[in-house]
Amino acid sequence: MEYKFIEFGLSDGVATIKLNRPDLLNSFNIEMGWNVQDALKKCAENNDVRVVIITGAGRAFSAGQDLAEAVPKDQPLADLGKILDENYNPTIKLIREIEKPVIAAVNGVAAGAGANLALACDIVVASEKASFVQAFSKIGLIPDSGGTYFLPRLIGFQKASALMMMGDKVSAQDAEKLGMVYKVFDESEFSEKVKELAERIAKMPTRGLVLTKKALNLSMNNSLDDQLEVEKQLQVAAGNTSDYKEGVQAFLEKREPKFNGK
Ligand code: T3D
Repeated sequence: MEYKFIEFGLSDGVATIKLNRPDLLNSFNIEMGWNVQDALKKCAENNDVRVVIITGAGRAFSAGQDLAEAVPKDQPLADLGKILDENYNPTIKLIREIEKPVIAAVNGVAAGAGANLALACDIVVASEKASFVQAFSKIGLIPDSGGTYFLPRLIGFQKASALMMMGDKVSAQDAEKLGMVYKVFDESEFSEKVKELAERIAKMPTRGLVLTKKALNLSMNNSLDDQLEVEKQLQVAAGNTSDYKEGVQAFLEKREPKFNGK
């Protein structure tokens, strides 16, 4: 697929998906949604990809749904169920299911589905200039793209409820304090810090990270008994990777490990 609304790159095991409609704050039209899904699928299939970054071009991460597409002038309203079925729901599922760590590098404002797409990623880092807005309530919608699933689990039911009803803008600094964001980087060094983080992850035992992701996915709804069983099964799988052997050997030989991701 030729990408009209994203930039896609791969270097040293790091794949980057850059949302690219900067004049409209990288708001999602259906084609951008298809571009993102296609790029995620390509990352899933490519063994050279050890980590994926999702970020935005220009001053925004993403302002969510392109409202001009959802409510076209002098035309019937778009079918919102279809938009969720074709765009946001598959994208969120791909992010959670892809067997690679996914970093949201939130470079600027993340609103509506844009905010919730970021929160669905494995690691969320933000520029000091970034902000998060559950913008849905301002236009009479409900939070989608997994927002009602992830946000209460990240920051607690009450805070999530208030942010979703009020639609307040949360600064990157407050998002970090609330637990929505792993780290906030200075604007001037944001790209460099994101690159460092991704390159570090790309050299880690990818299979182990992916099994950790699976365990965390399942922990969202499991009982402790079920989760202990999941941990046992996934630990056995992790113990069968060549990276586990390399990690232990390197430790015993007091040298840096060289992981191949398998
Ligand atoms: O509806 C469905 O299909 C169901 C799915 C829903 C999922 C959703 O994501 S619903 C929520 C949609 N998003 C929003 O409601 C956010 C709307 N945008 C904003 O509230 C603000 O733009 C921001 C808080 C994100 C940023 O504010 P600010 O002041 O920094 O920028 P701005 O001036 O408002 O926006 C700059 C331009 O981007 C402007 O265009 P212009 O005047 O320069 O030609 C603005 O209209 C455009 N823009 C921003 N967000 C969207 C958008 N155009 C279309 N859709 C947008 N979401």
